[in-house]
Formats: sequence, structure tokens, C-alpha cells
Amino acid sequence: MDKGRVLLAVTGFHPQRWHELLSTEREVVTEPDGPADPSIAYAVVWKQRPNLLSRLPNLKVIFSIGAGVDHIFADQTIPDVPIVRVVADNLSRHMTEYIVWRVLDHHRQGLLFRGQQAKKVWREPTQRTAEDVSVGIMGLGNLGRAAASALHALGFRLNGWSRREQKMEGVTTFHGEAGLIPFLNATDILVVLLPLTPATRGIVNHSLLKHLRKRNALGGSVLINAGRGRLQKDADILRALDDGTLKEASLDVFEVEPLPKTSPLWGHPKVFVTPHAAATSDPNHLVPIMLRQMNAFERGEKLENVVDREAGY
Ligand code: NDP
Ligand code: OXD
Repeated sequence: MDKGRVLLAVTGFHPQRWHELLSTEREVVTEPDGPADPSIAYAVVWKQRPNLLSRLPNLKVIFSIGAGVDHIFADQTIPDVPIVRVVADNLSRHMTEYIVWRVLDHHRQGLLFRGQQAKKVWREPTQRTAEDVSVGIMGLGNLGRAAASALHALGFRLNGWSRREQKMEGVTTFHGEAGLIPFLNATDILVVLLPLTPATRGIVNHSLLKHLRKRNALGGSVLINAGRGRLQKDADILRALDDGTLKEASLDVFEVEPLPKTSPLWGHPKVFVTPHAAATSDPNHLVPIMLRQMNAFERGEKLENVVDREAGY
């Protein structure tokens, strides 16, 4: 098989480094040649323009620049070719760092200490013990498992929720609709690492948050969402914070991104905001994996990390 050309189809950022690295082995274009370009075999995409991929008659594989693929499915016309997503140690490590950082900040009372420092208050609160705090991870996939294992090593109690039954040492697992409420009832800090699919859209809402365990060592429940913004209802999170359903939240993702300047989440005293920056796709680590997969595919080998279209992730 010839070395197929690559279409690099990205919106929202300048993919210069991706272009440079892909070009070390492949001819790369950012626009198809004409209305039905037959020369393109692969598309490397992040939020590609709609109706772009459907115009490529010889497209063989779509590579997502992210672990999530909802940005690809946002275009209803994508052709029926395999979609490969990002699974990489580098990305998992970055996400684990973010989750451990946020869990520890809530556990070690970062909000309280920042407030005390602002007022020059010298007061030592009762120190909590990780063994008394349970972290529940919604989405026990590549990223959820990596975070769970780091938190387990720090002594936290771990729960995990997934679509299908999963097992993991040191983690009490729950799955499916029937497992959701028991999972929430046993959780003090909820970490959301789900993909955005028709089944998960809007799942993090007020009625879900009400099921978290409030009488706990933290003095309330905490939400950390680093999955996708449209998993949550921003207004419900605000309501939950204001009526005591939630004590604090760390949010990396939002229903609308960038988070509008008018959003009350920016200035909310109990909310820690990051700009969808929990785990950024690094071309230096990810392009070699993509090129390796293209070469393997052309030798007739199986692609890895192919998305299940029916499940949507
Ligand atoms: P995986 O596909 O490896 O894992 C997804 C997990 O979610 C699986 O455990 C899966 O269950 C579970 N799940 C999916 N649908 C449902 C459902 N309907 N009910 C219950 N559980 C469900 O994904 P990753 O761990 O690699 O990534 C997770 C998400 O993190 C990405 O989709 C992306 O949206 C987000 N992300 C965010 C980043 C950021 O910077 N903020 C960076 C990277 C990713 P099962 O095990 O049964 O399949
Ligand atoms: C991803 C992301 O899906 O960065 O990888 O959001």
C-alpha cells in the first residue's frame, strides 16, 4: 500500500507542531484538493469543520487529536471508517496530576487556607485523614483508572462507576443505571471522567448531586469535572453550591467553552476554574503514535484504540 496523504483538520488552535511532526513521514495538507480529493487516506482532527471528511472518497482512518471523540461526532456526516482516539501514558499522567492536585486541594482545605492567608489568620484546623474520604470516579476508563490508582496509593477510599462491569484492585466498582445511586451514596468527592455521549449528556445535574454523601469527613460533598462540559448543567452546579448540596467544586470543562465572562462560575468563592487544561494533547508524544499506527495499518495490522461507534466513545 502507498503511503497515504494526511489531512490535518483542526479548528480552535494553530496545529503547527502537529504539521511539522506528521510531515516527517507523510505528505500533509490542511485542505483537500478539490471537492472530492482521492489522495487523502488519513484525517487527523480536532473539531473539524462539518461536511469536510465526507468529501474524501478514499479516507481510511480518522485520528482524534484528543481522548474524547464527541468533537468528531458533532459532525453528523462523518464517513463510516475507523476512528482512533488518544490513549497515551503522557496524557494519562497529566490527567492524574490534575485529579490528584484537585482532590488533595479539597481534602487539605486549600480554600480555607487561601482565605486565612488573605486575612493573615494563623489558625490550624483539624487535619483530615485520606482513609476517611471516599473518592468516586465516574468513568473508570484509561484516565479514570490511572487517577484511581494514584489516589489509592495516597490512602483514599475509591469507588468507580462504568457502563459495563469492571474490576480494579483497591476500587469498589459499580456499573450501569442500577449501580449509579449506590455509587453516589458512597462517594464524598465525585470525579467525572466520562466521555460525552447521548447517554451521558447532562448527567451531572442537581438531582444526581443530591445523592452524594454529605455527612462525611470533609463536611460536605465535592465535585471535580475534567471530562466534558456538556456532561454537566452549569446552572445546577451553581444551585447545588448555593443550597449546600455541594461544598466545593473544581471545574476544568464547561457547557460553553471558553467559559463566558458573564458566567457566575468565574467569581464563585467555592469554585476553582481551569480552562479545559487538565490534560493537553502533546504532539511530541502523540504524533509518533499516530504515525506508527498508519504504518502498521498499511502493513495490514490491526488499529489500536478504535472507537465503538455505537457506544459513542
Ligand atoms: P475511556 O473510553 O477509556 O473510558 C470511559 C469510561 O467511561 C469507561 O469506564 C466507560 O465504561 C465509562 N462510560 C462511558 N459511557 C458510560 C455510561 N453511559 N455510563 C457509565 N459509564 C460510562 O475514556 P478515557 O478515560 O480515555 O477519557 C475519558 C474522557 O476524558 C474523554 O472522553 C474526554 O471527554 C475527557 N478528557 C478530558 C481532558 C481534559 O483536558 N479535560 C483530556 C482528555 C480527556 P466502560 O468501562 O464500561 O466502557
Ligand atoms: C481530550 C481533551 O479529549 O483534551 O483529549 O479534551
